[in-house]
Amino acid sequence: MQTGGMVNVNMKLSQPQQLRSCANARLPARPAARTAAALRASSGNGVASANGASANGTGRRLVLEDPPLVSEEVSALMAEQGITDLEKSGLLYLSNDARARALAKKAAKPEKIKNEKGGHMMWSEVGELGQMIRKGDMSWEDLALDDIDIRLKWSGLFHRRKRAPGTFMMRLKAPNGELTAKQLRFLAGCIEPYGEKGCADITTRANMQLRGVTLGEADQIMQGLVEHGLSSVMSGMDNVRNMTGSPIAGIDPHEFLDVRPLNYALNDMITNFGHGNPALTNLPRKINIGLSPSRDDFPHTHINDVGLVACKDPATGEVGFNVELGGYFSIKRNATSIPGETFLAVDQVVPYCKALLEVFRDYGARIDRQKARLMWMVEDMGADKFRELVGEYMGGVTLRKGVHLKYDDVWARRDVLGVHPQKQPGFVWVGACVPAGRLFASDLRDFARVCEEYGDGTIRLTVEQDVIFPNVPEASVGAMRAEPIFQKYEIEPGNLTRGMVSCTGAQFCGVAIIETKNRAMAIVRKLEEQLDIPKKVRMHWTGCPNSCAQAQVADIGLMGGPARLDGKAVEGVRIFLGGTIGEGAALAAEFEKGIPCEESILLPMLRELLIERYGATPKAGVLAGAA
Ligand code: SRM
Ligand code: SF4
Repeated sequence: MQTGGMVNVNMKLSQPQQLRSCANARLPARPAARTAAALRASSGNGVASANGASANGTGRRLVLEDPPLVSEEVSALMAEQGITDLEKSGLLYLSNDARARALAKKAAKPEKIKNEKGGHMMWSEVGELGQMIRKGDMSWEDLALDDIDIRLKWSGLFHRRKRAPGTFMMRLKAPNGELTAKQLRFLAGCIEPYGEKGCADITTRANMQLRGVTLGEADQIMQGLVEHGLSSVMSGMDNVRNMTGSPIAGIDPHEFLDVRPLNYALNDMITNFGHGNPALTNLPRKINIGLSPSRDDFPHTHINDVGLVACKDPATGEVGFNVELGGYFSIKRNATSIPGETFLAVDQVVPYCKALLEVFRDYGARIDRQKARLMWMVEDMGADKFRELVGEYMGGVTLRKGVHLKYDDVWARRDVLGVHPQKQPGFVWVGACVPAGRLFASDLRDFARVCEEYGDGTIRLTVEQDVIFPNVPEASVGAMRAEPIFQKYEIEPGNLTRGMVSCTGAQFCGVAIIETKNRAMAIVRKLEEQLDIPKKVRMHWTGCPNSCAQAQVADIGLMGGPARLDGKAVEGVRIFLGGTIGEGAALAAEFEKGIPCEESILLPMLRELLIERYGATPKAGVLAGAA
């Protein structure tokens, strides 16, 4: 039975050959599954795809491979659970083994939610919802709970139910953290109408998140994103996160290669050119991929599920990538990556990552979500078997074993803030510090103007939540430094400010244990007022053990946790010390826990740590013991 060129797989599961004809299908437009009230209101409304083919940036789309035929076992499990529409469920592209695990009684709750209706369904529904809300036919409160709080994350829309009900954080995809002036102005225009509620955050994956977004406009913003060569699809839940690389890619005198083309190609493959890729959107869990093109390891490959580390094969001189696998943080486990025992030629990177994601999709755990990150699978299977399996998924490629590197010198990770010569003679990059990554519309516009006036009309975001202006002629640096925006976002900030990173925290994040960004800025300012700090100290503030601000990679990491003061429960932190980054990176170890955030307690403690371990000295006129 064909509907609008699509196969309706309802009740047709015993005829698996029918499924084949979905192979290259666009997802069909279908009515949203919402509350009864919303369904009544929706009658007569067409579905507008937010990222529709009619008006998007490139118009390019992937041709998807055939989904596997449904096995008898899966067919029976689906029937048992009343799942009749394979395309609507998230099961379509999974292997039968993965389908069976997702359908198992003990499967994790998010698997059940995806089985019932995959997050990919929201890619088109968000357009319909926007139209209905604009017409006054429904409100966000009419949406089914799983749609608004879970499935909309497949469109990059994170409902802030606890902190700002009815508004969303919209997480973009900015491969390699690169944005153009035109994109910055578009983003400024997106958040401006939301007044004080509208801001943008640079994330720890060198990405941008918009705040204040409502469902009445989300589809139009998504459409605009695609028209501007950006997107928000597949940025949350069980999808690949923003592709990270190097903020100085293409201009760095010390890089092995420019990873930007690879990061763009990977993002296009993963997200189907920003339109959404149904074949890679039901992974067992999130997955982070980072490409490091120099010995600095700017994207922290050791804490990415997949780290591709550029190097020269000592035997042949060929530049390629050693693969590292399994790094991740979570409430239960913090793991640094293990050698993937694989070396990739540059042209193998995209096919390798595609195959790896398919292997993860088909073999990853779907029962215990705490064991669903890539590391568990690689550990179970072993790196050699994993390499062979990914090679099979690549169409029978025998992948080379990783190369063993031994550098004679020690390479310290460079600080990219300040003014630095590029590999292009006569040009510099200028790095400016954005404390805690928080920006407003006027800042985005200032960045747009400044990068056009002095640079090449682009900026780069860093995983430290800062901003780089590439390709500035040396002769323009003086005038650029005098721009007022650099009083707010300093080019030569203090040694604590320049190393400060902060997650979202309790202002917007529903799982936060503590407020982070404002507290981090206030405490760092006071510490810099009180102390001379002779070198950069990286202090990361993260609001809970999910560790989005990567507390364990910091010199001093602060993680929200329980504490008591005068017998009462108060906001507190665990303190981690001694994380190192770059070559041979190691995670910080826990030093203290249960420390109240109360400034009279935390501030002196941090001051002592800076004095004892980082050579800080009290400033003239500040009493040694002053709080
Ligand atoms: Fe994260 C969940 C924010 C990077 C580990 N993270 C969340 C949520 C979505 C929770 C929620 O629903 O509110 C946070 C949204 C808050 C908000 O309103 O902004 C959130 N994570 C962030 C960001 C924005 C922190 C920041 O201020 O920069 C980062 C967005 C990156 C991006 O552009 O995609 C962010 N999160 C990270 C990182 C760092 C990284 O990727 O290098 C980690 C640790 C590394 C890792 O994932 O292995 C991280 N976030 C988590 C986890 C724990 C994952 C796990 O396996 O258990 C969660 C919870 C979850 O996924 O269930 C989480
Ligand atoms: Fe929210 Fe915790 Fe992540 Fe901070 S670390 S953004 S509080 S989930």
